[in-house]
Amino acid sequence: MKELILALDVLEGDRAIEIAEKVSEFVDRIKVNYPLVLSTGIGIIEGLSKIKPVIADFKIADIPYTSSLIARIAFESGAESVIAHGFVGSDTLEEVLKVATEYSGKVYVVTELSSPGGQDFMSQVSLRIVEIARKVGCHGLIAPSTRIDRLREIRKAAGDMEILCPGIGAQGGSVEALKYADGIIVGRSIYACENPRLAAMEYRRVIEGV
Ligand code: NUP
Repeated sequence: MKELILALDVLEGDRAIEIAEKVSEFVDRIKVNYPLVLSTGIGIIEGLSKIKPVIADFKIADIPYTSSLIARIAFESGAESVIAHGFVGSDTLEEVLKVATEYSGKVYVVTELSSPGGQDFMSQVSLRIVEIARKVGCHGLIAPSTRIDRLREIRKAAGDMEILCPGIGAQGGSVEALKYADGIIVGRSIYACENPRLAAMEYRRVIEGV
């Protein structure tokens, strides 16, 4: 079954928990990012992880040692997976994966950003990033729903790695991405709706129809 992942980029802890509870019936996992964690503190991961497994989207992109510290904080705080950048190279991914393995956690690697700027540099190296992530043994990839042609190429190179796609809705990407992806990451098109529960239910329906 394909997954629906909520990108919970709100800034208030209470609101985050409230939305997570409202949509929990329809989403598989919750992705947190810097805006929420920097506003409310790292403890929000533990709170949300009582509702659904949490992906810590810290886009880890540092030297191996610093990256391993970031990954450890995420997993100690209750995350079930982390997102790292792939352009930093295999040594960093190896260290992050080592930490993840201690916690039976997963590492997802960003291939090319879903925003237009993802084409300035990243799309030129994203297939190489896939190769490195695969060789290191990372669990999955983050790839753009906004550029289906690129997503198709990434899918071909990814083998049996899991692919999660952001960019649906607010960034112009569509659920067509599910043709190549194992899951979609949806933020504003759920949490910024008047009725997030209804919006999540609609996405769930689409997923089940695919
Ligand atoms: O390539 C990426 N694009 C992207 O939007 C990689 C990401 N991790 N994201 C994240 O997905 C982004 O930081 C945000 O948290 C979420 C998309 O949110 P929205 O555009 O659906 O509101």
